[in-house]
Amino acid sequence: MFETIKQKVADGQRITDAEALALFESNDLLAIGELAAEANRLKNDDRVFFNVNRHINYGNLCVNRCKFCAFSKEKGEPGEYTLAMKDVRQKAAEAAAAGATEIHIVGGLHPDLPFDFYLQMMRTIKDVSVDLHIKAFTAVEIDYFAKLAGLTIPQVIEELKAAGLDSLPGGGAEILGQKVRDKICPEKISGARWLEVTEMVHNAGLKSNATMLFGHLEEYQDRVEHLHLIRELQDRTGGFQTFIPLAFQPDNTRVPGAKGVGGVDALKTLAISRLYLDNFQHVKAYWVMLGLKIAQTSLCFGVNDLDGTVVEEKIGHDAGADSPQAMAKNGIIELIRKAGRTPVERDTLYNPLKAY
Ligand code: V47
Ligand code: SF4
Repeated sequence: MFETIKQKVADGQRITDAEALALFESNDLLAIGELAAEANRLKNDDRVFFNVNRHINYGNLCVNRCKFCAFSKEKGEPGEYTLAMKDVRQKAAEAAAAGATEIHIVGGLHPDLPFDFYLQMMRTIKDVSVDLHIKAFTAVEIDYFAKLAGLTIPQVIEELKAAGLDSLPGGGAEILGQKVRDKICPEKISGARWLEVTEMVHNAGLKSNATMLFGHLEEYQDRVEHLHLIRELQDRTGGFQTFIPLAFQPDNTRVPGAKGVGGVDALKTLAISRLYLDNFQHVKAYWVMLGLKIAQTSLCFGVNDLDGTVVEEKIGHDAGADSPQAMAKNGIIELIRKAGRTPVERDTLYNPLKAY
């Protein structure tokens, strides 16, 4: 099998679902990693991207109660909060002053805020600096806003774009197969709807990312199906920028029996994502969920992107992530250099800004 896949990588041919499954079932981590590293080298050479960004978690109230989520709260529950617009403004101003090029907005499906709040949040950030790229909302929120405001999906996207939205992060995909979704996030939009809304986002000219939440109760077959659906949509739209396998953090969650992700599974999953998704330029190791050491090691397993400085993170840390809350730019550069790669600061759309 490894010889066939090696030849496919060299010839720029696709691996099949059966081959991806066989790779997941293999224990030869180094052989998988070597193939993925070669596939990545052909695409990205030794460059590893990162960006200077800041997350703004505008609120944690959510009408969904995904079982894997330790971030969301119900009204009146201790720890629930919603930021005032002045707080959003201040965080954006701090980010701009620190040299950030991106604001990544994270929040739940708030029970009462009107659609106008989200438009106002876009305008507030652009008012601080038009140069801050706003990466915000997922297909899940876009679908929610459409219902909230009585608009179509294209109308919601156009209004958000006009207010300042520049691209979408990759969340909400989880595992797209419905059988797993019914167990881990029964209230969330279906996998089919996530794909449908994402396609409309791409057709409206916005780029987005794709994630896969792994290491809870899904099987390898579910991961392969997920990758299949993502690759298929990318063939149609070309609108995905990067693929981000998110390692599940189990603390304070309600997934029965889930234990979290070991280093071998994390590296294997990142490597197989690189090999299977031949139509993705970038595979990101989100260090918040992986930890810095596995994120750095993954640079030898097909990964070419380490996300950013982040500054303020809640989804992973509420669920027990033991990574730092933030990384200094120099810290990221150091991680990449010590892996023998060339650090390249990028903007959200992967335009290189500076090589170090
Ligand atoms: O969709 C929730 C995940 C996602 C947990 O696009 C959890 O650049 C692990 O999508 N353990 C949101 N993961 C975060 C996200 C993201 C993060 C960084 C960069 C980008 C990007 C996107 O967080 C959710 C869900 O899959 N999540 N709970 C948990 N306990
Ligand atoms: Fe809400 Fe998102 Fe958490 Fe699900 S993952 S409960 S949609 S905040």
